[in-house]
Amino acid sequence: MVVRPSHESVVVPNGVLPARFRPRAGGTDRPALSLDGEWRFRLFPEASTGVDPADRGEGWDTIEVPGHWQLAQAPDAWPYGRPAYTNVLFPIPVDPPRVPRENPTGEYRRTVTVPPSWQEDGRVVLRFEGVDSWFEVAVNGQILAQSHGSRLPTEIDVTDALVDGANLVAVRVTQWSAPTYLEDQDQWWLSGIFRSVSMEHRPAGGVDHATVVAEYDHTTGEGELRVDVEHDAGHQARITVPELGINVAAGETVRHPVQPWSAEHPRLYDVVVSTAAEQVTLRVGFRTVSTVDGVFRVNGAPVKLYGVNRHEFEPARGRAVTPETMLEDVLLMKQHHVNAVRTSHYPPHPHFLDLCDEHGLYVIDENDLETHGFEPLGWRGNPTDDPQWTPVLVDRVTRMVRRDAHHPSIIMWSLGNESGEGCNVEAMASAIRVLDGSRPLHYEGDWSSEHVDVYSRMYPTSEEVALIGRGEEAPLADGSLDSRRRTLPFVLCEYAHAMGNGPGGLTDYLDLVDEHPRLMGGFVWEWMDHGIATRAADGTPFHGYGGDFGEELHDGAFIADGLLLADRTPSPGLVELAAAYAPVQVVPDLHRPQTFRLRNRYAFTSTEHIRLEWALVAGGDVVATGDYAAELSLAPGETRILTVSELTGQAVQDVRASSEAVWCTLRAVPREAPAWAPDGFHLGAGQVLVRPAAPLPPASGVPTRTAEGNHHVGPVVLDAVGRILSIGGVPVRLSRVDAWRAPTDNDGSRSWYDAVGDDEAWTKAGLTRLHERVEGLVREGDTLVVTARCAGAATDCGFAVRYEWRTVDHSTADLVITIRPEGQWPGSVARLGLLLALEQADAGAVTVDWTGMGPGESYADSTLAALTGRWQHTVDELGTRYTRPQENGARRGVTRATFGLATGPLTLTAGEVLVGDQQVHGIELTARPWSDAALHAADHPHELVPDGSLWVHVDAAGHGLGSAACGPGVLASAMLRPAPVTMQVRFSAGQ
Ligand code: IPT
Repeated sequence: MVVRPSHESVVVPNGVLPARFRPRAGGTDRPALSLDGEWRFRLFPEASTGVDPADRGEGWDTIEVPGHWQLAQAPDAWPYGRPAYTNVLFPIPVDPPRVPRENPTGEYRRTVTVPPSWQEDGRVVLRFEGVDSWFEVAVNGQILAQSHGSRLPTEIDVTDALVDGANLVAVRVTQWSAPTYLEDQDQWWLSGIFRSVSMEHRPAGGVDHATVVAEYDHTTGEGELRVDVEHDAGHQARITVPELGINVAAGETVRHPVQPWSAEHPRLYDVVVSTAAEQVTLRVGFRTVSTVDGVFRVNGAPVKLYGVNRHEFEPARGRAVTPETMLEDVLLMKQHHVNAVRTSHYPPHPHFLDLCDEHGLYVIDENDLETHGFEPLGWRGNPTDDPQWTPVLVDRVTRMVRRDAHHPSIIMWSLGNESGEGCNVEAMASAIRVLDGSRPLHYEGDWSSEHVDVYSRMYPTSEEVALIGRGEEAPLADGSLDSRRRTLPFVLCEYAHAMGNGPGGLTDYLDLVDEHPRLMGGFVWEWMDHGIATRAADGTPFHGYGGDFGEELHDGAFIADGLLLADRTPSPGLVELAAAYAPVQVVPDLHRPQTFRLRNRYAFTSTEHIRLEWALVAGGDVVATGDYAAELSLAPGETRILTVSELTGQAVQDVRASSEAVWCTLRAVPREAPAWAPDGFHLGAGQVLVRPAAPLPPASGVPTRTAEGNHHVGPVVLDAVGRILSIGGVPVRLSRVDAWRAPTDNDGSRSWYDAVGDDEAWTKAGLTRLHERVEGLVREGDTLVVTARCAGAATDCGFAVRYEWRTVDHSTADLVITIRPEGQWPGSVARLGLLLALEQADAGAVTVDWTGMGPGESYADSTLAALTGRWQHTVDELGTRYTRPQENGARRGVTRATFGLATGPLTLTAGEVLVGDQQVHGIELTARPWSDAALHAADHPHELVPDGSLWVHVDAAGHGLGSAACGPGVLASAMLRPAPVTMQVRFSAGQ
């Protein structure tokens, strides 16, 4: 019985179940041949290629294995079709189990010479770690097997087909097959042999498969080890743990004091499994996963999962990721305080799991199953609820668990993603429980949690998460299911959609996770942008998304929704996440002034390994530093209040005299940095305001008038009606009030929970087409008062604007701008402030030296990572090159900024800023070498061209980021509603 890849498909279980699995971790002492490297290759338009499996492929092209054929020569050429992106929708008609006759099919060929000794005893297997999507294998012209399960291994016994000398291996791979209906994950459609291939000698009496139980009893400090060896009649195999002096028979349980494994302390022991024929070394960690009193625990201690969802991806290689990239991902996660990863939505390359074991990450290992494309069809024909598919789905979880169960990092199995409900959920759950009863099961699609062990949801609001945390969620109709679900821990398998600029609002979730024992944490969607390396017509390299490859159906930039940009640069979202996930949380105490609240978020580590470094920052400059003299000894989960005086002693008294704003910064630094820690690594940092800045001294100069009727206010020249002509001699090409921004992906979507999206509201309110009409200029004493109205066509919303100009001295002018919204507003506004376009030839190279939050970006609901200080960037460096261009680069809390213009420095100093009746600290500053309109119009970063102006936003306030691209929008606390604002800004030229 075979699942055929053609339009004649019939639903039957996989024809060839994997022959054997030997444990992968640590490795065997038996020889293996890697078949990675160059293969002969030819692409055909249909599954029936008409090519004889005995055809050696003379004269064909060559292709690199592992790899996807669509990316074989990318980004220079696309000889074998192109990548295609859809999220939910199938790119083929939904006609299960049939697929179109037009079915790109690759024929692969290579030869391999097997050492003669291999054929003296035992068997020889050909092992494929991953082939997308269906394949047939022949050796020396003899068809031996078909298989599928793109992200799962297959082993084929090829012994009887081997000859002396060169053996011809032929593999036929189809892009589409019946199992395509099970592999509808939100990612690129990419095909081929994309993970390694090897040929291995399996000796008679070898260690074909070992099942490891390595639990840890936290009450006694003992590990419990039992290793069962498959096909080991009479328990001939021995199990030794040299480090512990353990030497027992396979199948025997042994207890011994051990150091447990956790993500915080990933202690591994070598366990050697020996038979007369083979020796296999496993890297084993002792740890126990449990739920006690509705709380998820590892080794008895409540553990929170600070997680991310990770797809496998490299821009030039797709899912054929290299070991170097896997390590890079793991270390980047550790560096950013991520302690958990969900392998969305398939088992990862096995080496990734070895790295998680070694470096310490908790893993939800997810089955290779997603049938999302049936949802738009009301789930009609969904394989998850079709008994004909049961063996195929059960085969998938079986192969996952058999491949991966020895990894201590895996703390939960997931049945799949977005596959609806039905009989096969239970079938898969039962199959896993037979193989491994030691880990809880997860499946978000099982809303009642009937067949799983944790309650899981994606993208709920923080209000709903709070209800669940308190155990007050809306009841299920079925009383017994409801009471069972109330006993389960809760996980956010996806939250905080990181598409483009965002996510905002992380703290809203994490505060709840910290507060409620039932909440076991969550996994941000997702780790990285899947931008494919490609080139524009003129050769300029860029990262493409859906629609860039001629797809007739695609989901655009929804594939660029990660915390890493496509080139693996951490986005501001990841920097913010690192602050939100800080293992030592350092935040201002809400109830006491000048006080920090510290929380030890570790589950197993006290804070003795931490040094607390403090600094006093006045006007952005560090004026005093020191270490907290006392030892900080916080047990896991413990919090502590520390005042600025306790930390800094006399030093804080000395700086109180400053007229500048004074901040106290506190950083928790490891006494010994881990090997992977970058410079400046800390475990948590925060700031409290010691004293606000004194008001700016009053302006007392007099404006002057030129013969042409212009007004001079210090360095600022206004025309006769009051429009700004130049500042410090630099021509001003545009100046007006602004309330718009180039919509982020979040702005562009209507959230799951709101009736109107932000971009929609802004367009309706005319913010995309604002113009300012100056009404008049009057002189009131030494103040020039300019009034104006700023509004867009076709709406009665708008802003009444009042500019009050005062001269400070010949090089300094003072502006107090008041913006009063008028009319009926459909929703939020993006920003409220002043926009200036200053003529500047090389605006991207202009340096900005600022005092305020930094060094990275900050928005109203994304401020944890940015600390007040003095920072310097060029205008180019201020920006983030999102895969799809959009609003970026804001810096909040800016009290002073100096632009190094070609003509000399121009300094902006913020005075009093009022938003509604709230006084806020500093302005929000953005600067870029192009307009917001150009930013919005560009589809890719390389299309943005400096236009000869430096575009500067000086805002009293800005809207938050939220997560509306998938989930909740900007929360009320970070939403900018039209409100009167007043902002004092001082312009100084030449100083
Ligand atoms: C959710 C998917 O599970 C995930 O794969 C990804 O597509 C994400 O959305 C959006 O980027 S499913 C959706 C219905 C929330």
